[in-house]
Amino acid sequence: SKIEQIIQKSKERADALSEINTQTRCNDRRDIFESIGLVCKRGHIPVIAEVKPASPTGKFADVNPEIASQIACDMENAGAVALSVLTEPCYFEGCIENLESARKHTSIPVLRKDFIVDTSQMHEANSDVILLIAGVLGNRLPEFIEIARRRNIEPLVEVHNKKELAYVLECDAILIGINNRSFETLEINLETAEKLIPLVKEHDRKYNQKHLIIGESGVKSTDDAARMIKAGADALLVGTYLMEGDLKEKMKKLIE
Ligand code: IGP
Repeated sequence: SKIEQIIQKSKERADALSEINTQTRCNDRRDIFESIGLVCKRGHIPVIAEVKPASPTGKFADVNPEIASQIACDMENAGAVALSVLTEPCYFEGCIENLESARKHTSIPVLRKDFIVDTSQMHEANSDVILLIAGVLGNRLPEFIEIARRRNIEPLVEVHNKKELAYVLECDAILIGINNRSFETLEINLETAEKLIPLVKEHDRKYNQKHLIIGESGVKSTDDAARMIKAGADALLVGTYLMEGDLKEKMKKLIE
């Protein structure tokens, strides 16, 4: 399947990484929780805006580090709570340099969006948040969460179904991303978040915990955003919709 090909490529990338990594430990970490809190206080919907040059389902823009920083600045100015920057090169046309450039020219938290399959990849870039995909990492997830935490990078753990969610709730992630796009069919179904979010809320009530839920993928209108918030999402992750057309106007539609 497509996802298996993407993961295979990611493994090859990881194998090509040198053993010695810079391991830059950053002391200017940007706090995504604080950022979400601020946007909520202003009465806006927290939107994590994604710099996404392409995906297996389409091509959106030619992006190099300079263009990435321009898009990122526009997203910040339009009210994004944080940025997500693709660093996967083979299917999403991303790169580490795009992430670093976007982060350098903005002041909101930056999420590294990639298919992390190897611990060496955790040291490649300096981001404030890193995506860890439960379905990709399986029982190695706790190890990757631990490495992220040690580097002072907040893990965002992505799930697609009930089984992955049940496992993630046992791990010590605070940010849970619910991806509305199926890895099997690549189809969007907003019901995924509507079905899974109540399970997180139930768990949190029972164990007196507080996860933050990010509704991921497929948000293309004010109505979709409202639907995700109504379902209980604390923030939304939006790429395609923002990459296609008037960014400022579209952000406005989503956050207000
Ligand atoms: C954004 P969309 O439908 O707004 O472009 O989706 C984001 O959720 C999506 O890019 C994404 C993704 C991922 C990409 C979610 N999880 C994992 C690559 C890897």
